[in-house]
Amino acid sequence: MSLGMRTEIESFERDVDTAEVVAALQRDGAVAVREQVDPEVVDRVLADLREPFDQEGQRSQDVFNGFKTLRLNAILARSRASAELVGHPRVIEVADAILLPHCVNYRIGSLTAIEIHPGEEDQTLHTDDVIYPIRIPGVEWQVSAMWALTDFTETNGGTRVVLGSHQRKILVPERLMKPNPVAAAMPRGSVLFYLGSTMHGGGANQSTAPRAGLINTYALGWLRQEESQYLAVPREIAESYPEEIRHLMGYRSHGLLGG
Ligand SMILES: O=C(O)CCC(=O)C(=O)O
Ligand SMILES: [Fe+2]
Repeated sequence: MSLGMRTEIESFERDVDTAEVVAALQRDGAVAVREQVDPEVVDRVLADLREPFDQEGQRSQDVFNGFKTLRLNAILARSRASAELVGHPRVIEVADAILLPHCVNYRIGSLTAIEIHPGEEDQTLHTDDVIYPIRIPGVEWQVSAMWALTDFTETNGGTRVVLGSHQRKILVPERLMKPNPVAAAMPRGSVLFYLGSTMHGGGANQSTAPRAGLINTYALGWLRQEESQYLAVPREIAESYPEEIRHLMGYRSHGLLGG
């Protein structure tokens, strides 16, 4: 079987059945749903994040995150509108299908807004599940939903994905692979799903405008959260969200664990 079988990320229209989205995600390791929310929703999220992006977005700059890229965490503390993306029914249905075979309930792993500015270079390809130092073939620790807050294009930093790279039977060191990533090109309001085991990375921004996205990960409920939502979001703000968002934040036990 050849690994990089498709030359484009499969993308669906907003009213597609989730079963089709999940099938493509499991087959290719990544899939997009175009214009899943109206532009107005992502505009509200981006408006909430504008000031913190400009004031604090440079703090996490480093070799991996880039030096022309702004990043923010603690998203639910900064943007109420973001909850519409974090708890979007499509995302929940996809996460249910990928994660519930391996846990009773799942939680946010991390929420990160990423604005790649012109002149940024390709991010190193990686898998997000490296934070969990073991892999079991057939089990995904987490799934990611990358919301396009601006249009994503092949030249403005649209997330690059190595199709078919998930759940490799033999773990080939990255330096021995010749990964052939494809960039997600999708209008704002679209969502790109990829698995925790899918190799990917942000892209170089060769355009003249920033590319902004909100990348939300969901992880098995018995794993430690990558970004502690208890510490990231003040308790009174957490309490003001609907129950399903609080559950996703981790205000819910997993059987006997975490009560
Ligand atoms: O910005 C992107 O498109 C992807 C970023 C990413 O994969 C990461 O930082 O883990
Ligand atoms: Fe990543």
